[in-house]
Amino acid sequence: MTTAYIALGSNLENPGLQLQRAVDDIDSLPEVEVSGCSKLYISDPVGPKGQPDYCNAAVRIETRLAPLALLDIMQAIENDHGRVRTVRWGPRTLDLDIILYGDNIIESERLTVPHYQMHVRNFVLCPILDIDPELTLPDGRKAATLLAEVGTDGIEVMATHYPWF
Ligand code: ROI
Repeated sequence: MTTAYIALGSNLENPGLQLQRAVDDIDSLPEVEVSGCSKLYISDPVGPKGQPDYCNAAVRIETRLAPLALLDIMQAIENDHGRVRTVRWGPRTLDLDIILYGDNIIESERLTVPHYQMHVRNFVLCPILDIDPELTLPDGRKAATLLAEVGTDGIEVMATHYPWF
């Protein structure tokens, strides 16, 4: 079994509910067990301005799926939620990013793990720290140290315990 972390984001079509449904979808996968879920956050958009605020969260999972098989399944859930890939960094109904996959470092065409911007995104760091306050990256950096460097501007807790609604 491998422990992995998935970051969830949405800023279209009832974002909070999109994330709650996505956690339900992940939890109902036979190949995946959800072993932890973060608080639900609302955050200012990073990237192009003039798009709605985001909801963000994270789950910890235990799985025997290989990284690319896990990616396929996450993308299938995104597509089920009506995700349409248009502009880079544009608004989306659901984003499911594999942030960490055990202590593996993966640099393939389709997948980069750890997520290449996790260390500068408080909307990723805050949720994973809810689940695992001592979390360290494969390079030994502590997630809590990275969050202290990035700060918590532009992000607020919307709901504490899953189910959020
Ligand atoms: N900004 C926030 N706050 N949350 C996200 O999940 C998010 N996702 C993205 C971009 C467009 C970079 N901005 C985001 O993909």
